[in-house]
Amino acid sequence: MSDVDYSAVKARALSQPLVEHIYTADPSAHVFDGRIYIYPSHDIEAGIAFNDNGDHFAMQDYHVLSLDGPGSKAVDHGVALHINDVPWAERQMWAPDAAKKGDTYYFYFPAKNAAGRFQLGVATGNSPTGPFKAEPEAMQGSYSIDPAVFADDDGSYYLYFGGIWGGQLQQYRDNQYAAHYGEPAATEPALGPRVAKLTDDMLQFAEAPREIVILDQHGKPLLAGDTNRRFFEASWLHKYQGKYYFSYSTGDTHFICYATGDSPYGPFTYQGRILEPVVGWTTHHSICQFNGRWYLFYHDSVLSAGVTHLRSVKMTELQHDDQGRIRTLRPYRD
Ligand code: FUB
Repeated sequence: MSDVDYSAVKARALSQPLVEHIYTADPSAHVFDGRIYIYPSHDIEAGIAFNDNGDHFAMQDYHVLSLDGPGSKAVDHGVALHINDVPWAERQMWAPDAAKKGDTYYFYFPAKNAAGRFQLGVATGNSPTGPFKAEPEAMQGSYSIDPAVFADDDGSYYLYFGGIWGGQLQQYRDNQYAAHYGEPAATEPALGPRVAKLTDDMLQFAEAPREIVILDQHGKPLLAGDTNRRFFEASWLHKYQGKYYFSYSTGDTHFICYATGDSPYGPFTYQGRILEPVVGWTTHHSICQFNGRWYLFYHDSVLSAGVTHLRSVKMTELQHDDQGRIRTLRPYRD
């Protein structure tokens, strides 16, 4: 039995859940036509015991949230996609994202297939809130979890993805799966997230996914044993004053960190932390500009009194200083 006083933690929290009638997590936020849309996971209690594979994250559908702006009430637009309507997907609808191209909205999501392997799917619709119609097959050559789309200024779209442990990234090298692959030794370079440009129709990779390298301040790849800084999951890419900011979760050390570079493919150089640990095991975020200000979307498990797979999406302002460094946020005041 926990002796944490969650009402006191709630009182100290930097921000409150955007919705409380359902549990939501992994918020991917975008501004489409002047309104904020959030594409989260929809957490449920499936009665599966906690394990390092994340089997207790047994989500079955997605809802889209939207709001007029910071401080306004978030609207839940209901079920946008259900696993029963995705022919290739069997279980575990994890962190999604979305993009707009022309008049079409593209919704990207991971799920496990019949063989128990994560792949990425696409579904399309003519409204930012869905419903979305899934493609019958997963994206060719896709694997692992946490797709995040970045639209560059030149009209190119890039899909970032990957996550270790339950996200299965450690079982891939050069885009090939092998059951015997695992995490590198602590003194070897850490596994990197993957990125691929999307085809013009947004439904497939236009190229073989590339592994992103995150460097330390000396230009050396971060090592697998550097668990306070190495990539674990939750890729996100934003562009600020012409630089590419790649941000991510360190997983078992529970930080949201960022690294910067000059190309959407990296390499990126580690810069620091965006968010200190939240209540709950996972941490996952997105970053989005609205009316000239920047916002961090994140989640925690305060509303569920610490149940790690019952999370709530939150939003707070993010500051870049005059050097372009992101000020670290602490989710709870002392
Ligand atoms: O929501 C399920 C998984 O938990 C996500 O895919 C990860 O990023 C972590 O937040």
